[in-house]
Amino acid sequence: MTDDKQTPVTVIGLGDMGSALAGAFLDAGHPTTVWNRTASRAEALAARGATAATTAAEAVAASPLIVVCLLDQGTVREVLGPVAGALRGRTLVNLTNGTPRQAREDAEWAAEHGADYVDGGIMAVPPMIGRPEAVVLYSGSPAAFAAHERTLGVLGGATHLGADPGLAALYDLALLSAMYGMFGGFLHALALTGSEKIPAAEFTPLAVSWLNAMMTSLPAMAQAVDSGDHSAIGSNLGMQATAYVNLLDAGREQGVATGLMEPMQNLLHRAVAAGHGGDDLSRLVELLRTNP
Ligand code: FVH
Repeated sequence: MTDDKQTPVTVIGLGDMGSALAGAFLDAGHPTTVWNRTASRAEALAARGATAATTAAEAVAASPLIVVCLLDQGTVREVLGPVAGALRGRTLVNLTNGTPRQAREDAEWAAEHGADYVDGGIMAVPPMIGRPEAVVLYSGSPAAFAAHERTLGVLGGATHLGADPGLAALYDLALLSAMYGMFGGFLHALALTGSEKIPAAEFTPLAVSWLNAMMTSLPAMAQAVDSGDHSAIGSNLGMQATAYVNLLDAGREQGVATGLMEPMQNLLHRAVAAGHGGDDLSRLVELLRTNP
């Protein structure tokens, strides 16, 4: 079926995210069928006009476009395995978090059952769904994506990364890695300042402006990684490895666990020991790629 504002959509999985996805399809006027293991989670959506299927098979049969958002990939197979035959001729869009390998295996599995497969990574939290700030990354069948691009666009900005179904998961997990690195550092910072009874709300504006300033160095760092030229401009690894010791010592002195921060120290010291003390932080990517 070509794309159309009224393309019927089935959403399987009505957790926090699946419910938000189904709500966005309903708000955009799509006939929406929903199914969830715990049936009561469909009630609010049914009150808004969704059709609550009583079985996963019924849900799959209801629409040409099947959007799945379950806890993990094991759950996806558990739910879809028994109804695989019903997927033939339909497009399966899997927005469940998973690895590139899992996405590629799911695409093969879907093809074996005659379904087009598009994998997706949701770069948003549930309240953002349907709003312009939500981004959903897709990869897999270009034809299936093109056919349903406008429908999928109601969830948020839709970006197709390529025909390789593993790409969306790769980008998704890379972006989450960057996010958790930032959150981990911030939580450590709050524990450190909190050890001196400094209110988190008092410290946080400084953290926000510092992190925003540091964010501006990412494109240059990316360029260094791509070019292999890691020449430092003012903040070499030798200096950073020395200063980093204070960061860990202060944690221990203030009674703050240093476990979140120690891996970076190990990397810094490995880089210096390997003779890269004069280089920029970007050099560490090479060490990460050759994890001993
Ligand atoms: N919520 C978020 O902020 C993030 C944003 C980015 C994308 N993630 C991923 O989205 C997937 C679903 O996440 P969620 O937030 O909807 O998760 P829950 O609210 O915990 O809902 C889980 C759903 O999975 C169903 N489920 C779990 N186990 C089974 C099973 N064995 N058989 C059938 N269904 C199962 C669960 O059903 P129920 O417990 O209500 O019966 C929910 O529908 C996830 O990959 C995130 O990483 C969300």
